[in-house]
Formats: sequence, C-alpha cells, structure tokens
Amino acid sequence: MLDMKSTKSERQKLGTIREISLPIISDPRGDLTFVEGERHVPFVIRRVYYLYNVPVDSERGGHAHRKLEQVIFALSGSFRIKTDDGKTKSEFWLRNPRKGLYVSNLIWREMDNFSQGAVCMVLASERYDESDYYRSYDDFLQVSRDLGGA
Ligand code: T46
Repeated sequence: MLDMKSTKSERQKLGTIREISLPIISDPRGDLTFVEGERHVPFVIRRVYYLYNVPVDSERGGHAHRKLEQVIFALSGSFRIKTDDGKTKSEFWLRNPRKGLYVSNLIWREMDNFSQGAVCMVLASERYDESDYYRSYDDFLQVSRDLGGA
C-alpha cells in the first residue's frame, strides 16, 4: 500500500516504486473502478495521458523525472515496465486495470512487451514539462549518486 501520510518532499528524496490497488465495484452490469487524487494516489492529479495503438515491438520510456510522480495503469492488455532507482533494477508486468504502479521522481523507466491493443493510462502530479526529464541515463545516474541513491 502507498503511504498516503508521506509528504511530497519525503517521497521526492526516496525514488520509490509501489504497486497500488484501486477499489472495484462489481455487479451484473460489469466492473467499476475509480481513483481519487490524494486518496488512492498520493498527489493532486494535474494531468492524465494514455498510450494506445502501440506496436507490439515498441519500446517507450527511457527516461527519469526530476520532480514528477506518476501512477501507471494497463487499462487494457498488458506491458512490462523495467525500473531503476540508480541502485536496484526491477521489473513489473501491468495487466489488471485496477492495479497500478506508483513511480516517483528519480526512477529510470523503460516499457516494452506491449500486447496487441494495450492501453496505458498515466496519472501525473504535474503538467507536461520537458525540462523535468532526464533523457540521458548517465545524467540520471550521476544525480542519483549525488543524492546518495547509487
Ligand atoms: C512516462 C511514460 C510512461 C507531451 O507533449 N505531453 C505529455 O503529457 C507527454 C507525456 C508527452 N508529450 C510529448 C513529448 C514527446 O514529444 O509527446 C512525445 C512523446 O513523449 P515520450 O517520448 O516522453 O513518451 P513515452 O511514452 O516514452 O513516455 C511517457 C512519458 O513521457 C513518461 O513520463 O513515464 O510515458
């Protein structure tokens, strides 16, 4: 579970990844899942974007963020996310629309193995800002080391 009591500055220092589960309400008409900012995700949701029509051999990501926090979902289909906090590499498979991956700032991420028709939805703590990206792994690693993460 996410620690909803952690402050933004505490989360920003850590470089953390956590799996989160959203509520589900099922009845004979189908399933309903909802997400509320600052309740199910530990930030105000300032942006939502989604990836779709992704070729199955596509590789996305390949960057980290200075400040941005996100929660990533597979609304349909599946894909893999490989993460790296500068010290530890992990991998996660997203395939359940009510199970998301919280990815804090200072986490390098790469996404691949998209299934046919996969839809990835991302909830983000900030509006789009290209200057928030580390698109060079070496730069990311250097910052991670400087902050004591590697
Ligand atoms: C992440 C993974 C999961 C925008 O103009 N606005 C936006 O909100 C976003 C996300 C992107 N863009 C532009 C920037 C690039 O010119 O769309 C283009 C493709 O973006 P990018 O190559 O960063 O896309 P992905 O799929 O590699 O990465 C995205 C997010 O950027 C990233 O934060 O974690 O999805």
